Amino acid sequence: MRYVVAGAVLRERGGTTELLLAQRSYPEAVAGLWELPGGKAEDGEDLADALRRELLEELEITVEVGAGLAERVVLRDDLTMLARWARILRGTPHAVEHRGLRWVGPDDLERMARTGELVPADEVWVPELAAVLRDD
Ligand code: DCP
Repeated sequence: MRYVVAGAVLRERGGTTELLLAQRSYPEAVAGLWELPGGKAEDGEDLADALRRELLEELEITVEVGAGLAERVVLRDDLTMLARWARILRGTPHAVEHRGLRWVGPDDLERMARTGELVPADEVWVPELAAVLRDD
């Protein structure tokens, strides 16, 4: 089994918590849609290490990786996706591979899910993400 590990990167802004979303630039089927940034772990690679490596490559940020979100997503027979909470330790996110980046609150996130602006596989995380964004 291979794993895709995505980061639910949070920041505090003016007393509210925001989530980082990244807009895919490829492949065609999902280009323009928004996702939790991340990527595939190498064989045998620790998943927290994989997320740190991917976010450094894709966004030029160093993150601290926390607990996992509850839901796992089967992308294919041999590929499972999971997500971990993360916070930025160093750097400002830059879209190296993505088309764009944005920080969202719970209302933005839920609206984007309703209007089909999220990568379909990531929709499963919206309730947990929105709840944490409201609670924090
Ligand atoms: N994916 C997803 N939601 C995310 C992140 C990834 O549905 N938040 C899916 C899209 C792809 C697979 O996971 O099917 C791999 O994602 P990436 O292409 O971003 O990861 P890599 O760059 O590591 O893989 P590749 O070598 O395929 O480019």
